[in-house]
Amino acid sequence: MPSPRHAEISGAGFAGLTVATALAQKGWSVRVHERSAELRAEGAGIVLWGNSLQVLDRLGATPDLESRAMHSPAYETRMNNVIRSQEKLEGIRWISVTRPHLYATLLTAARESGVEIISGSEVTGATPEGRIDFADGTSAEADLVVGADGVGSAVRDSLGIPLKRERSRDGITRFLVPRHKAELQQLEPDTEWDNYIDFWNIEPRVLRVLYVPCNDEEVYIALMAPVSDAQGSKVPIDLALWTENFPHLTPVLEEAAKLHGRYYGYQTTRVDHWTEGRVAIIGDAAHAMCPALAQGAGCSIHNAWTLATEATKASNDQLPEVLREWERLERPITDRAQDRSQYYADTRQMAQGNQFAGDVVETALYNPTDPHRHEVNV
Ligand code: FAD
Ligand code: 5PR
Repeated sequence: MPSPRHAEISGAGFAGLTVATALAQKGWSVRVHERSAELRAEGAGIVLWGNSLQVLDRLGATPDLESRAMHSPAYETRMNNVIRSQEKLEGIRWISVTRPHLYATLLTAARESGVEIISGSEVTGATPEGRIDFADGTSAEADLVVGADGVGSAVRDSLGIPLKRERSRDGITRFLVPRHKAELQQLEPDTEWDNYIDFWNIEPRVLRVLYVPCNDEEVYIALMAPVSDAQGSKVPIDLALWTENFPHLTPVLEEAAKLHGRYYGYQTTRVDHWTEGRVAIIGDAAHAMCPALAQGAGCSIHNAWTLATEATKASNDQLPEVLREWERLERPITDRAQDRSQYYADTRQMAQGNQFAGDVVETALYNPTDPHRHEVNV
């Protein structure tokens, strides 16, 4: 038996854990380095669409994930609390989950597949030949090195890959809070409080609350305000401001006010290339995007899967060439998702409702596990 090929991965986020699990399941020996001392997901809720769910199916993670997830009856959009649309999204697979739950699910899948995860291990860089360097001065050699170390990627920066960062005018503070469904129902009995509801106010002031139930007990709420609005972007939140603008959400806003929270300005980063010799970068390291289409983690997970699949098919000598071909085929759909998400963030067009149709759902419908996905339909 030849010894298995070896991969070293920087970062145990959603991208790193996915590529690690996929490679291990395909016979590689895999080691993941996570800078943080603890393995856990920060943040609140997350929406996953077909593209990432197909991958999670293949990793065997879906039953665990869906045991604590929400399938909302509709994706609802409101303006000044008047319903603009209730999209059923027929034929599109999507769920909402908490980030800690998605993380725990991926961590279990990685461990069960034999991935070695080292926490408190900081990566400082990598070389195209397949060396990975650590903050403690040591280094290791691998057949494949993956930079899945987020928007501030040390692997990407050590390779000198050029990067462009664009900031949008809005940003968001996210919370995971108890649902208080009965109290919400009392305030507004006609509302379907199991729906995903995007509450927009543009006039007289730009403020928005995204309400995303993640399971029976928890709801993810995201409070959006322009970067220039000091009161709207303040943490902890200014409860009086938010309840005055969204009185029907008072019970969940009161919960959010008890937490500290962190305001994130929307940003898009574009890199010149995703691979360099035996190194590939994936996830936010390669393509951080605005959250409007809820595809940042989705694209991270689907690109992690296709990278593992293509790298496994390649002979060791061909690997750098195969990685370049992977980028050539897989990158365009992610570029388009980035463009569309940035467009929505910049124009606030989601507030009009009925946005999930046509080209916009291309990523949600993409199947990265279909071997024929790049064949041209005639
Ligand atoms: P990260 O999650 O950043 O993970 C990187 C990991 O690498 C971290 O654990 C970090 O500690 C570690 N690391 C960093 N540097 C080093 C180093 N030098 N050495 C070792 N380890 C290191 N996406 C969706 O699909 N749906 C949504 O609904 C959604 N909502 C969002 C809402 C907001 C407000 C934002 C900002 C983003 C949202 N996203 C969403 C995007 C999603 O969160 C990211 O795209 C996704 O988490 C990226 O995963 P990643 O693994 O690439 O990076
Ligand atoms: N969708 C989701 C989301 O978390 C955000 C947005 C859209 C699921 C904000 O974080 O448009 O900002 C958005």
